[in-house]
Amino acid sequence: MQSAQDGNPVNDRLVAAAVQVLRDNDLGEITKPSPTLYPHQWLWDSCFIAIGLRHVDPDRATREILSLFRGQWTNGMLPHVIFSQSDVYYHAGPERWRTDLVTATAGGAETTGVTQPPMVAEAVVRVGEVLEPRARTDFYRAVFPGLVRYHSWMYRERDPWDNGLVTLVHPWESGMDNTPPWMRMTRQVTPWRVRALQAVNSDGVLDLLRRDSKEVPADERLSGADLFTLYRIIRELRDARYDMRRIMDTSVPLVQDVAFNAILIRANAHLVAIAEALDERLPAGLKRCMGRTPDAFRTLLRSGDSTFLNRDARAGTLIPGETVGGFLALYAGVLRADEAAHMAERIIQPRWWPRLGVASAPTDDAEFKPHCYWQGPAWVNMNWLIADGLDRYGLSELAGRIRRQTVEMVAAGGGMFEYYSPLDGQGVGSDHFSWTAALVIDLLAGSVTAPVPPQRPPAARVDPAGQSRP
Ligand code: 2M8
Repeated sequence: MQSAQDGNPVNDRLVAAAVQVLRDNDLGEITKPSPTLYPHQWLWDSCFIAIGLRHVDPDRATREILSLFRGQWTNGMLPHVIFSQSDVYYHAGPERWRTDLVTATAGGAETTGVTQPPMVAEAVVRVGEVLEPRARTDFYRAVFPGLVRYHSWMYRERDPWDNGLVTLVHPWESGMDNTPPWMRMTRQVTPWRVRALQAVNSDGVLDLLRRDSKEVPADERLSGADLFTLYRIIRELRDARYDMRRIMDTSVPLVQDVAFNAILIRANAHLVAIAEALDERLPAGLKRCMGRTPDAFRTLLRSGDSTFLNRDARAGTLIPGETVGGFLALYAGVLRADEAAHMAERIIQPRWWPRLGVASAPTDDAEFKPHCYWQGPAWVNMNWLIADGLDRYGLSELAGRIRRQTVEMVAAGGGMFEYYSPLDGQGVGSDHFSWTAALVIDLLAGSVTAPVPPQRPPAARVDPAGQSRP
């Protein structure tokens, strides 16, 4: 690996530590998110990892992305996990998903049956920025067909109402597994056996049946009851053969997730840019679908303020409970300038930024837990996305503040942790976490990208129909 050091001894030590984490978690063509808790390849983790790796080893960064396509399903889906070490235990391993009964994958890899936020096009463009023009074209050419198939799958399979928003079928698809609104949705389908144990205060016994909570303290993971509910949803998805038409007839919660769709909007713009760079055409049907997502996204806006929420796609109603995901409207570039400024004011309120920001759930949410991964802690990837979005609106002072604070948080936390308590900065979750390391490298390298202006002026006001069924 090359050096990404900048001459400042404190930063140089941080970069050296970050590079070491990526080296230690390197399995050859892929990087696992952390040494033992996450021993395989995760979709959006590899994207953030590649964004950092590009500064130290561009060729390895391209391979991190290319390796994702060996898990691509025949229908185009990029799966959320590619099981990469057959002999290593993971609590939701291939036997839970049995996707081999449903599909083959491009490279014969075993995978889960759901996806994750579509950060791939972003990672492709960021890695492309550091490549020589010819290598960039070759890289773009190698990923373009797979990207088109992935984006087409999202609309064909996961937009059953054909309104431009992608619907998720498992909290793991959101990447923000246990944010309060997602937990509200999943608890609607808690299995009766688990409810029975809860009724007599005995659900603690479920912890004896799990291993993930042995890796990090139990209060940094989901409760046993919640985890078994997620397993139940996997079982329903498996029985429905991961086919959206059948899934709609099950009790699986269906959610139009705000962060996922924000990332999709940006990813679509990147896909257009990649096609233009290659002088290729995108399928007309895909372009039509992509064109509708920005307006559809604004139907996730709660009337009366600048808060974007997830929608219960079956009920057609917004799900109460704010998350950091709502701020990714900045990253998507779908706001008016006044809305963006208002959002920036909200980010620095103490409920989102108690001592450190940006909390994944506000401190006044009844479910807020400063140490439990998406129920409160600050995450480096979210801060990275929000800072990028603020830059799009010229809100660079706050963007810079978020970036500096994020690097300081990691430096003070004493390791590359998975996430950090927004109350006191304590590093929590897994140590030696790859995307924290990779994005610290990227933040310290400074942006090689000029801020991207917002896509186009959005509609002047919110369509009140946004509250109704799509
Ligand atoms: C967490 O999710 C996995 C399931 O996918 C888990 O809790 O076991 C999330 O933070 C997710 O966003 C992340 O991609 C994954 C691996 O880092 O861990």
